[in-house]
Amino acid sequence: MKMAEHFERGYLLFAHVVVLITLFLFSPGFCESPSSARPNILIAFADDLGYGDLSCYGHPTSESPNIDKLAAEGLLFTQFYSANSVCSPSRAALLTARLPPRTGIWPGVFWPSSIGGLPHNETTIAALLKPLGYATTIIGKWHLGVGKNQTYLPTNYGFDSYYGIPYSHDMCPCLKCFYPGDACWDKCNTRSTSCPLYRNETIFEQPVDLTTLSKRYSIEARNFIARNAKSGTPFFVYYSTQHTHHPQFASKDFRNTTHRGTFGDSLAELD
Ligand SMILES: *[C@@H]1O[C@H](CO)[C@@H](O)[C@H](O)[C@H]1NC(C)=O
Ligand SMILES: *[C@@H]1O[C@H](CO)[C@@H](O)[C@H](O)[C@H]1NC(C)=O
Ligand SMILES: *[C@@H]1O[C@H](CO)[C@@H](O)[C@H](O)[C@H]1NC(C)=O
Ligand SMILES: CC(=O)N[C@H]1CO[C@H](CO)[C@@H](O)[C@@H]1O
Repeated sequence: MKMAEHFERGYLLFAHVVVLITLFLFSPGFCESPSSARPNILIAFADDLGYGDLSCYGHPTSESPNIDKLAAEGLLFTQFYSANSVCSPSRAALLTARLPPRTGIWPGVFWPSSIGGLPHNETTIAALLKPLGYATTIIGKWHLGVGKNQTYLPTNYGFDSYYGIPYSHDMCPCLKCFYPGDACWDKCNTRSTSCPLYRNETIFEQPVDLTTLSKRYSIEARNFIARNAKSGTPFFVYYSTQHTHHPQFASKDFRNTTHRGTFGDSLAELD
């Protein structure tokens, strides 16, 4: 894709259970006028992925050639601290730069039945970039609340648009998780409602077909990037994939294709 030309540096950061891949995509003209520079920013965030799971950090049988390529062409960090080890607090901290006890998103995570969310007085990266002319989007897992009237969804925090499931997929019954004949995770949470897929503040698919979701997230992100690159609009993409969160699974193209079982398949699809 033409976007590759805009990749100047890739930064890989890791933590015990999350991996952040931050790519600063500099728009043409960046070098000439650094004071007015508005670099494109993409944060990829993956759950349940230890740094030791990636071959660029030495895993002997993982297959993630694209992530490895980013690492080889960019900066590979060997030290990183996450503000928390579970989803909601770590995500609140990532977006606001505030420690979990300060945002109040701590110590647990939101559930489909939760009524709260990230306090509206917190400022996210998207809200800071918006007034600078950025197009902003989140694709994937939000996990900072929904609210009875959708008041805690990302579009209330500086994101122009949202496409994704607002919490973890193990919080919904796995009605359509896996393929016929595959083992289904035996503790899918049947107390909860089935996973909703939101566009902005509206549910447009429920239950979500998880087996095709990763591909749809990726198409959504590519379209957003291509659209803004074409119009010369600086952009911020928060790409928050549901891979490699427990229970792991992969779409048909990646299922049973790696040497690491279901986790490896899931990682290959993320890659
Ligand atoms: C938002 O309000 C709460 C409650 O008053 C407060 O504890 C928190 O520090 C505020 N956050 C910011 C960023 O000011
Ligand atoms: C949504 O609910 C919150 C909390 O109950 C309330 O403060 C807010 O005004 C509501 N927003 C709309 C648009 O109804
Ligand atoms: C979501 O919001 C974005 C930005 O406002 C808008 O372009 C898009 O059409 C919206 N999508 C839907 C389905 O409303
Ligand atoms: C033939 C085979 O190896 N099938 C496996 C494919 O992967 C699923 C899990 O994703 C296993 O349950 C199958 O046994």
